[in-house]
Amino acid sequence: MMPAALVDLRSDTVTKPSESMRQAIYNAVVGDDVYREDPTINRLQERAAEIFEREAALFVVSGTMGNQTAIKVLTHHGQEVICEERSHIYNFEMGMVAAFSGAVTRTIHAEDGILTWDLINSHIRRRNDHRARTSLIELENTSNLAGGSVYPLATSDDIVDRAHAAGLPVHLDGARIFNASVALGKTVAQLTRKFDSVMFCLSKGLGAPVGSLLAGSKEFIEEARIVRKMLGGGMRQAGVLAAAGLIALEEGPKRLHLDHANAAFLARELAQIPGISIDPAKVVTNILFFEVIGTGLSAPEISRRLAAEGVLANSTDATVIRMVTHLDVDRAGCERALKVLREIVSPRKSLAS
Ligand code: TLP
Repeated sequence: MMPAALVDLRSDTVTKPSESMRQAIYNAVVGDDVYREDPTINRLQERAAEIFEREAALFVVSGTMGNQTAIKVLTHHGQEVICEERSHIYNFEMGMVAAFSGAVTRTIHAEDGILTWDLINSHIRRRNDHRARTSLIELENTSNLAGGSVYPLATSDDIVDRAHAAGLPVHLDGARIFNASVALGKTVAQLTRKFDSVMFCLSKGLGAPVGSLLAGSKEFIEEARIVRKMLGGGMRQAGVLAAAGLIALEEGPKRLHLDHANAAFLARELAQIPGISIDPAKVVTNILFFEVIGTGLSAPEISRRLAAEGVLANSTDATVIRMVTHLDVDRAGCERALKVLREIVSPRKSLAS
């Protein structure tokens, strides 16, 4: 019997390049990008700047490189960056805010990961003889660890306006800003126009194999180019990557609504499984987290048993599992994941084990 295809719900980073991307990679016209001579990279950067209605954009290796480059440009050693407690820059970027920028992260807990100006304001440290001064605010939209939640536009606009009034820049980790755009029915330019710098990823839901971009003013991007080089991110004939990135940028956003529908479907069905808890109303993009405490099995154990049946989903702690939908998982794949999970957590099965 043919083994069933793998259903990989670990992340939207796992997608494989499409046939058209592979063709574009093959045909890409390239040059040395450190000399700014790669026409395909130049085209990708210009197109990104156009879509985000910014003066300029810069291709970077990864979302992490994009975020950390922006943070380096916008802070000095000994200063403070305010972000939400579950933010990627704080939890998943190898301590680089400290290691590279020499800055301290001040984290704030916000319901669903969505900060407000009131939450931020009381944490701002102004110039002072004792404390590290706040120099940057960072928001994440969609918020990964808070379950793909989306900033209402009025909330993020308000934060940036008031931060600017207080003399503070705001960086957006928009790794999944196109998911937010689809969820809100607003363009990425509308969602991001007030931010000083925006990072977004081609290699998540948009489906490119590699790459992210930073967008901002000409001046910001020129500084970012220098920092990218410090990080070893000055690439040479990387137009092969940009060629796939251009397809991701043009075509990727058009199908994200399917990923959102699949995540909503998974959430509704998961909520019906005894022992599992999730609020389907909170699943508005392509990421969902569910609690498994009531099943009597630990999350790592469930994750291991799922993997043995060809369904991949990571546990994020002892009782929680994350699933992320993307272009390489269709509705049938979601149904298979649910079927396998139901079998694993059914009382008969867990008693027998
Ligand atoms: N997120 C990855 C893991 O690192 C957790 C994932 O599987 O979701 N910002 C956000 C909001 C992200 O979710 C990620 C990646 C990044 C930045 C970093 O992007 P990369 O992996 O390209 O450095």
